[in-house]
Amino acid sequence: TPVESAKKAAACLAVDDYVKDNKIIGIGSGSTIVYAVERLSERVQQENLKLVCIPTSFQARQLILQHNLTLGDLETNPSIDLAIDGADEVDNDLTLIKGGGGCLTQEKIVASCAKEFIVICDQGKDSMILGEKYKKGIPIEVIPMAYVPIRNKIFSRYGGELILRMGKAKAGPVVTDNGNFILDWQFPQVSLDWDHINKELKMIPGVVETGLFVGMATKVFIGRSDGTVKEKL
Ligand code: DER
Repeated sequence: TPVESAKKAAACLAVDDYVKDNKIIGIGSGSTIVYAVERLSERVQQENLKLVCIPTSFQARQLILQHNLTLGDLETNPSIDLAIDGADEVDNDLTLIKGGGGCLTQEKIVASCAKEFIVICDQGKDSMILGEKYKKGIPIEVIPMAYVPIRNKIFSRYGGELILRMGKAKAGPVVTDNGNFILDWQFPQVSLDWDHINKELKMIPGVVETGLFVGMATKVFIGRSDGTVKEKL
C-alpha cells in the first residue's frame, strides 16, 4: 500500500545513511521500525557488519532475535551511537508524539542514551502543530493504582479528555511492558508549550513517562508513497 511504501522508504534511507560498522543501535517499536530491522539485517549479511541492537519493547526484542541480530542491553551498553524509532506525529519543532504502540517509556529511555536519535515515519505523521493529524491523544504511562487521581489532576489543570487505554485482544486495560496503564490525553487543539507541559506532567506523582519527546529527535525522515523521502530537521 502507499503508506507501507512510504514507511519502507524512510526506514531504508535512515538505515543506509546512518548505520555504520561497530555501532550500538537502539531499535524502536511499532510497524515502521520493522522495515528498518529488515534493511539492517540485509546490510549485516551483505557487509558483515558488527552491530549490537538494544530493544525498546518485547516487540523490538523479538524483531532483533528473529532477524539474528546481536541483542544487547543498557546494562552492558549504556551509551548508544544511534537510536532509530517511529512516531505518531512530528511537528515543525521536531517535537514528537510517541506511544501509539504503548512502548513510549523504554523508547524514551533508549533515545535519551543515544548520541543520535533518528525518527522514521510516513507523511501521515507530518504536522505543523501537534494534534493536527494524530487524534488519539498524548499517551501517558501511569502507575495503575493512581490512574484516577492523575486523570483528575490533568483534567482540572489543562482540560481535554483522558482515556484509559483498553485492550483489544485482552480484557481490561492495556498493561505496558513495564506493568503500567496508559492514559491517552486528548488535549484542546492549541499550540501549547510542550516542553513546559511535559515537565509538569512528569512531576505528577504516579506518572511514569509521557509520549511527548521534546528536543530529542536529531532528524526525521518523512517517507512519501512515491518512494521519495523528505528530511525534517
Ligand atoms: O508506540 C510508538 O512510539 C511507536 O514508535 C509509534 O509511535 C510508531 O508506530 P508506527 O511506526 O507503527 O506508526
